[in-house]
Amino acid sequence: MKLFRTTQGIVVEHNGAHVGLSSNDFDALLRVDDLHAHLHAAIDEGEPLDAPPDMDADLLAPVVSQEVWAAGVTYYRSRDARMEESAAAGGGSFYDRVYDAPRPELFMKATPHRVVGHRGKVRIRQDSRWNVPEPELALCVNARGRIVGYTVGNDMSSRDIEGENPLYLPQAKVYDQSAALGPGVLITNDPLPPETTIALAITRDGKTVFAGDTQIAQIKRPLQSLVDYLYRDNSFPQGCFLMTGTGVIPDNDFTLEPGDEVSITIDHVGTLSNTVVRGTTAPVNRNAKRTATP
Ligand code: DO4
Ligand code: MG
Repeated sequence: MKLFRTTQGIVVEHNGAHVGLSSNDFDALLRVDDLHAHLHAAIDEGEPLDAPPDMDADLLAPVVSQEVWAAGVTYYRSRDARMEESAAAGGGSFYDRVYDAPRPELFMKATPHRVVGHRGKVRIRQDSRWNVPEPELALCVNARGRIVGYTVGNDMSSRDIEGENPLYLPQAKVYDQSAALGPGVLITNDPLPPETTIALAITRDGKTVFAGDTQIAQIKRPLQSLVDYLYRDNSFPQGCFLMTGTGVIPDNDFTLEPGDEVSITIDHVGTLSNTVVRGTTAPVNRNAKRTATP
C-alpha cells in the first residue's frame, strides 16, 4: 500500500482504491510500531474517496517533522566518482576508506523545510557551477528504528564544492530545496527485491540529456545496518528518512541547468519528478503546497 500526504489530508492507496484517513497527523504514523498493520485497520474503517488525488497538483512532500539523513559512498560508482572529483584536493583516499570501513558515511541532508515533494522545484546553488541530482532509495524509518516503507529521494549535490574540500560537504549538500522526496511512501514490512531498479532521466528542452540506472543489489551494505548506525545514541521521536546513496552519476562533463526536468523512478515505489531552478540572493517564494511545511 502507498501513503500520500495531500492538500486534502493523508490518503492511502490500496488495491487500486484510495482512502482518506480520518487523522491528518503524519508524525503519529511514524510513532506506530507496525505501520502496515495500522494502516490496514485504518482503511477498513475509512471511506473510499470518490476520486483519487491529482498526482501532479495535490501532493505534498511526505515529511512533517522528520529529519532527512543520507548515506554516502554505498555504491562502487559513488566511491569512484568522489575519488576523482576530490583527487586534486587530496580527498581521494577518504572515499576509498569509507567504502570499505565497517562504519558508513552518514550525514544530515535536510530539515523538513528544505525538502520539496513531487513536482516541486529543486535548487542548484548560486555559488556552484557543477551540479547533479542523486537518485536514491529513501527509507522511511519509524521512531524505533524500524524500516516501515520506501520512497524516492533526490540528494541534490554541488560537486565542485564537495570536490574542493571534503570539509565543504555540508555546503554541497544542505541548502534550501536541496532534497526531494516522494511522490508517496510504499508501506511494507517486506524488503524490496534486490533487482529493484533505480532509474534517472534528465530532460532539457524536451530532449533526454542523461539517462542511467542501477539496482539496489549494488548497495554495499544491508539497509538495516545503515539505520542501526544512524540510531546509535541518536533519537528520532517522529521517525526519519534515510537516503541510501547513489549508484547513478553522470559523466564529469555534465551539469544541471535551470529548467531541467529530473525524473527518478524506483520499481514498486513510484516516479519523483522535479524541475531545477537556480538559487537567487532574494528569499525564494516557495510553492507552499509542494514543500514539506505547508
Ligand atoms: O561523500 C559524499 C556524498 C556521497 C553521497 O551523497 C552518495 O554517495 O550518494
Ligand atoms: Mg547521495
